[in-house]
Amino acid sequence: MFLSTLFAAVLGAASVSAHATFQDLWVNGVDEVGTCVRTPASNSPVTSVTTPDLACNVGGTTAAASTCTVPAGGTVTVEMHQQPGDRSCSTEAIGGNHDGPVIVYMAKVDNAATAVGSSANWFKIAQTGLVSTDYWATDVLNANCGKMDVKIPADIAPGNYLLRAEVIALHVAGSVGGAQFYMSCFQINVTGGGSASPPTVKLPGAYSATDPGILFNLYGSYTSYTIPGPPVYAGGAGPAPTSAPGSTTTAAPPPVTTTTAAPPATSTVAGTVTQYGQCGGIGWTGATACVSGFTCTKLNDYYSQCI
Ligand SMILES: *[C@@H]1O[C@H](CO)[C@@H](O)[C@H](O)[C@H]1NC(C)=O
Ligand SMILES: [Cu+2]
Repeated sequence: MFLSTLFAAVLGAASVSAHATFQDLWVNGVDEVGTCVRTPASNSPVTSVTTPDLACNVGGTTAAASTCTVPAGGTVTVEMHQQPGDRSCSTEAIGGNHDGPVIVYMAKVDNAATAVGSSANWFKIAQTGLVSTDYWATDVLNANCGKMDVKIPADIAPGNYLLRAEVIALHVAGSVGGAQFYMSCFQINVTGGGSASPPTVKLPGAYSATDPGILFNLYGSYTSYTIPGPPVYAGGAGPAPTSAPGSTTTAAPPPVTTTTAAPPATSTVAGTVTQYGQCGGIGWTGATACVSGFTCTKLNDYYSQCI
């Protein structure tokens, strides 16, 4: 009796160690301080790929305080931490062995404040999985104070969207039902843009418990990892193609995640990337100059940040 009461109290406090939630959103380097996140009920993971909670987490049907305005083609930064409101950079964003991919989706909705994630139509705008040997997207989060930059496709239609950021922790994913899904939905209003309407999937629906990226032995021998869900929508990689009169088709620009630009040289020119923000690395297509007082510093081939 005592033990079960204590256990319930611990769960109620939502403070299970090493677990985490996406809590904050930055828009083009401006901190929106969690105003547009639908805060999950706790930092515990969702473990079923068929529950409606897979869309926006337990508690993720309750509206956020507000909806953030985001220009199409802009960069948002999703930010994860272990404990609610604790944005300290000295604590890992998601605890030690919770290795896995970071995946970001969007869904066009009529009203971001009232939209139900499990009924929405989702397209993937970014994903990072196994970056290099034993170095996962979650390690990138941990190296960047929980932050990861994501480019909003430039060509999507303006209006309200849900933006869903997700970590899939794989430390016990070697048996069915072991993978841990940590996601939050943010309410955004996209301005500008074009008329693109990317193909979509349902969540739940897009994942199976036996997908190779969900039923996965983290402690086995592997050199690659297959991120679950649909391919990344490629249209956002650059400005919408313009067609000259008489031209027929224009090739789509390459997706953000497969470009292989070299990391930029260290720069001292004042720019737009704020402290701890990403400013370079293989595949990086965003801004490369740090705000005054910070220097773009290479951490590894895949990550340079302003410190
Ligand atoms: C979204 O932005 C457009 C353009 O600024 C504005 O007209 C509209 O009212 C905004 N909608 C919401 C829900 O914020
Ligand atoms: Cu866990």
